Amino acid sequence: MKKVLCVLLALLMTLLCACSGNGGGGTSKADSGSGAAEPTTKANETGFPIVKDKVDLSVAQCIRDVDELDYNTMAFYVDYETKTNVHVNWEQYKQADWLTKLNLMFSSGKYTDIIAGGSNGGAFDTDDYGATQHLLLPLDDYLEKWMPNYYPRLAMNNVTDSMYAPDGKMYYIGYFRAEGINTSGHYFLNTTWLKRVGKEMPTTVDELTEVFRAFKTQDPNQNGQADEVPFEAMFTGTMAGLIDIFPFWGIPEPDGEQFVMITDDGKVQFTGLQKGYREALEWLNLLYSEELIDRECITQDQSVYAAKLNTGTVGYFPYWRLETVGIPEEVTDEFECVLPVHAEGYEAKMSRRIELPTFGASLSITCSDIPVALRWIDGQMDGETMIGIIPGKDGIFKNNEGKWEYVEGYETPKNTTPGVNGFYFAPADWYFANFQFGWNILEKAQHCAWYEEQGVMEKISSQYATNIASMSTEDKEELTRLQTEIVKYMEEFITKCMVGGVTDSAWDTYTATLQNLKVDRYCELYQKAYDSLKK
Ligand SMILES: [Ca+2]
Repeated sequence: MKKVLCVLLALLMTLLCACSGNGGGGTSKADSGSGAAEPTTKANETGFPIVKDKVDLSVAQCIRDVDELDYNTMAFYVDYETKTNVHVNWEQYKQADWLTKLNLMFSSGKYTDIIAGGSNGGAFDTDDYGATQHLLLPLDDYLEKWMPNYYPRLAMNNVTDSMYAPDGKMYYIGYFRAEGINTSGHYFLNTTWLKRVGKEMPTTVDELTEVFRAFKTQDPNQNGQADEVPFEAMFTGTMAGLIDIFPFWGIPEPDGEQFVMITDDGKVQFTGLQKGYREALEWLNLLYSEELIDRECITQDQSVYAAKLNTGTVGYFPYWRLETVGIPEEVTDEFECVLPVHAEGYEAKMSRRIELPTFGASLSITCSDIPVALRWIDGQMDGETMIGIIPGKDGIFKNNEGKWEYVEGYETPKNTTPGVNGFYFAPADWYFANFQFGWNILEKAQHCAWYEEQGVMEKISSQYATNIASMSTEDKEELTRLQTEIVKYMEEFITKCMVGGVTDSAWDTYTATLQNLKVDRYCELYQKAYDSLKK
């Protein structure tokens, strides 16, 4: 598989734009750029130091529970103070205490200038503290002038789709390390076995079934035992789940068991009522009956699933990627990433996953000097400083292609750098142009680029409705109530069909039950959320 790397990498670079979402709201929002008054500041407009005479900033900083860091003596920030002339009074909190401490701070009425999270640990409800309580500063009017490193990256890969609060303003600076991903699961087929049983690469469900039957009966692992498991899976999750078979019928079942999809013309629909869903369930029953699928797939967890992949008895499985997920090389060498097959009369369509920024930092409404605070953050986001912040500045070098790369085997000295707690914002277009990814990341990215190029990805990700759009508290509560019942019923029904098959009367009961569980209302709530993005 590695031999195709170069070709696919070139392809990847041209497809990265296409990998990001096609639907959704775009980047322009109401009220931005309305030209707020120029803030009073001591900041120089460009260059270092940021200020002529030393000033103080206060920063509430979340760090991961596993990290032992002291920001007051950390080499990175000691150096950065010299460079910027900005002294920071740190209030550093472990992730476990973060939300409590933040609540205390907000209720005390005395706020630090900056609230910084890094990675995923520091996220809090910026919609509420910003748009509702007005304790965070809307940043829209200041970013272009005072964050020259960060601001241009906001125009890449639709990253701002998820960054606006319900009032159309932006209350935080993102944290983001994209990896060029557009879907969770890929399909891996044992092509060594395929050759041994004398079959061509399957493109339809029927051909795949015949391959499974051959795997089951022709001892392709050549140990004289009928120990082959043609299809290995878990129950849920598109990374390695049974749910990965629905795309064969053009039904892009998403992560997280929401059972909704968005059609190419922007309609939220329930996946379980799509044409082809019943046929997919019948196929699962066929696999189960002939033991072409591991019957334990209904209950086994990821560790059991992964352990089975290691045994050299598996013919086909869905997974995040093939390399560096713990599968031994002698096993992975037998496999290739393959396209989803399609059922007769259908086109394969997979669920699109969007990479989204998370919370990086906010400025409080009482921030003492907005330009100084923003420049202080932005100064940590130029390519060299930002990429160097994970391993430390001595842990990176510029390679022959002019990209930053990690020094292999480099061990970061203690308390020299904030690591993943630092500021980082790297959309795919920026990241792939400036950083040399390791093989594991590149493998996944090239599978994604290939699927995109082959047209097997859905157009509009359901995440626009389920993750990106904001919802009122009332709608959110109603949706959660409906979802709990629907998901429970769907899991039971899929299992029942897989084990016992699908009769006409069972199918009628199913569609009637879904109406009772208000799937229409459920989709309507997501539709409302999705439509709000277009306003
Ligand atoms: Ca065997």
